[in-house]
Amino acid sequence: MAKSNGKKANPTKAKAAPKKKAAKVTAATATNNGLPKPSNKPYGQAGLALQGVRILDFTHVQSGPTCTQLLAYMGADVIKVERPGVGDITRGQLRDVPNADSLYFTMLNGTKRSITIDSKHPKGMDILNRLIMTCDVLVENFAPGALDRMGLTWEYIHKLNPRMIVASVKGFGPGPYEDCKVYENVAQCAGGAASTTGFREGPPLVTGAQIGDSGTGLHLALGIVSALYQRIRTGRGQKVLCAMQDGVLNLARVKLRDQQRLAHGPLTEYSQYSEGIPFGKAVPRAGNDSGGGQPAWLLKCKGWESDPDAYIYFITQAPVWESICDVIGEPTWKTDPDYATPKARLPRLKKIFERIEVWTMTKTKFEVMDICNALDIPVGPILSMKEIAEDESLRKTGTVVEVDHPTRGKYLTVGNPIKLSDSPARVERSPLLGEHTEEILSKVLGYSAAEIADIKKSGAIAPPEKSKAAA
Ligand code: CAO
Repeated sequence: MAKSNGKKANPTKAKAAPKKKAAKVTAATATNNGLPKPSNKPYGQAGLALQGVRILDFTHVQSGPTCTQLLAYMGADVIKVERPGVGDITRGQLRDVPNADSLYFTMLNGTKRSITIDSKHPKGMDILNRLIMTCDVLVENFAPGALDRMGLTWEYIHKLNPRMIVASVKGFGPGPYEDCKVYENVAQCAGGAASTTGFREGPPLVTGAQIGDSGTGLHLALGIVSALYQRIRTGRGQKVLCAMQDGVLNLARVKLRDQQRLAHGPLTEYSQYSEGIPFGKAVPRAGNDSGGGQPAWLLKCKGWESDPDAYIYFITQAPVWESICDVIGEPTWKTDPDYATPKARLPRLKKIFERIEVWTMTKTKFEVMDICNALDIPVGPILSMKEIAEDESLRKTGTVVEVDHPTRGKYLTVGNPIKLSDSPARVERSPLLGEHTEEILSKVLGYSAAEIADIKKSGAIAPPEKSKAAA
């Protein structure tokens, strides 16, 4: 907000400020406002975006690990703290290879280091204190209150390290449900996604994309990077909270848009409208309707009888309507007043898509892609996970990456979907449980060999050996 000096402005005295001659800015004269000069290293060789950022990763299951894995891909040093002998519960969940970390774990914890610490052991707490003092961000997604019960309250952490950012995923924000434990599908249901997904005549549906867990992890990563940026100015850390319900709602915002539109009449782009079925009080499930301003539907392609993924998503974008008419063999629809304009088409969408499907069923989904893309008609093939896993172009861009693991062998993971031109992604395998405990104790925290031996005996970083415990 502009400040007033208390004096009234005198318009008659006011003179136009003399125009300054625009200075010619060259590389030699450019000032950097206190920032370092642009690197003259070739792009991709000036380090990684988050190099120098150290994360104390107290996350588990999916939402938190998604966030810290992405930060690790971007170059942060992510130190994952796990319970001795147990580790992240997902290491053993949905196991496909006996005695090896599951894909559930390995695909969410790449490029991290693992240290085992019993946070409820006094020596474990000493280690955590040192980690808090050396890290920039603590990320956690425990059940509400668990971090406080460990003694790691915001006040405690902030006193030890005022620069520390404490980032949390919780199921719900402050309110009646704030103490609830939450998993993916609970968030999808509470965030408005499930009630608006599925077919009108069927029950609410959850989606396979993990918008509650991974979606909230992505939101948290943005919060953390923003807090790191603000810290450059303020010198202090802050709390970052992402509630899964909020994250899902953010992704389902177009449905809240439609909820408000309902007050002003039916949602004409929903196929329910073209079928003459009245709308109720809340946004209905809309099957495969587009959700945007261009009517669309999912259509069968050649082979659909035996291949469950032989489908194409077809968008009848208004500017290419004439090309659509030509390609499907209905040239008269270009001028027929019942079909020529988007408004005229709205009550006839069902019939239009049935006719387009007659054409798509004569082609494979890839043939439809080739024909329509050449005409600028937006279409999308339904790709199976098998097709995606085998897609050469996704491998080339680093979106699908194969890594090697000491106990499970080679596996595919999703690399960094965010491409930075000066920061190549660092996509590596996940760590074994406690693989880096000694390395972190000595190299990051400065413990001596004697101190480490003492810690080992105490049971703070490994479960006490049975024979010794019994003695
Ligand atoms: N040393 C000692 N204790 C440890 C430890 C360590 N290194 N790491 C964790 N623990 C303890 C915690 O202190 C906690 O103990 P108390 O409850 O006795 O205080 C305990 O392990 C379990 O933590 P939790 O409550 O987070 O785990 P849970 O399996 O009971 O619940 C989940 C899991 C996901 C429902 C819950 O963590 C949660 O609601 N998180 C927030 C929302 C979220 O992220 N959900 C998405 C999960 S992915 O689908």
